[in-house]
Amino acid sequence: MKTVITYGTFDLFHVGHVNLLKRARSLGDRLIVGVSTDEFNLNEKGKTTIVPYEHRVKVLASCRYVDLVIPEHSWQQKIDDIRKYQVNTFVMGDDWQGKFDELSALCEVKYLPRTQNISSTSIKQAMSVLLQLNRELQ
Ligand code: C2G
Repeated sequence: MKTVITYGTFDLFHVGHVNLLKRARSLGDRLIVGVSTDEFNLNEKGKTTIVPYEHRVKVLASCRYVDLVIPEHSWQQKIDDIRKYQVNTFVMGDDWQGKFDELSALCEVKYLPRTQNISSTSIKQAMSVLLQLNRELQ
């Protein structure tokens, strides 16, 4: 059993997330996804999400490429997770290139190319423009 793990917020689930999860899953027999809790996002990444944690978990659990969803509470938990789940490969998009190289002492570390021209932030920005236009047309 070859286990792959990745972590993220996965707010406003979009095709960039799907592509990452599909490619990560293809590297093994099961894919574990650590979903950032709302507290972790706020306190450690300084970001708030549109979609609350419980809903983001349900969306990911429904994805065909995801076998197990766990909470991401801290930056440090990756080492314990890799050991607990006997992870073979740790995967992140290459916007994180080099940031987790220390994990290569425990497992393979792979950074995959991000999907261009889409992000949760750009979706949020587009939504706010549409909401503003709508208010102005009222
Ligand atoms: N991603 C991607 N292409 C995009 C957008 C995101 O490949 N267009 C990837 C990111 O590189 C990441 C994953 O999808 O590997 C989840 O992205 P985010 O939800 O933005 O995760 P992030 O906020 O970067 O949190 O401990 C790691 C952090 O929790 C990662």
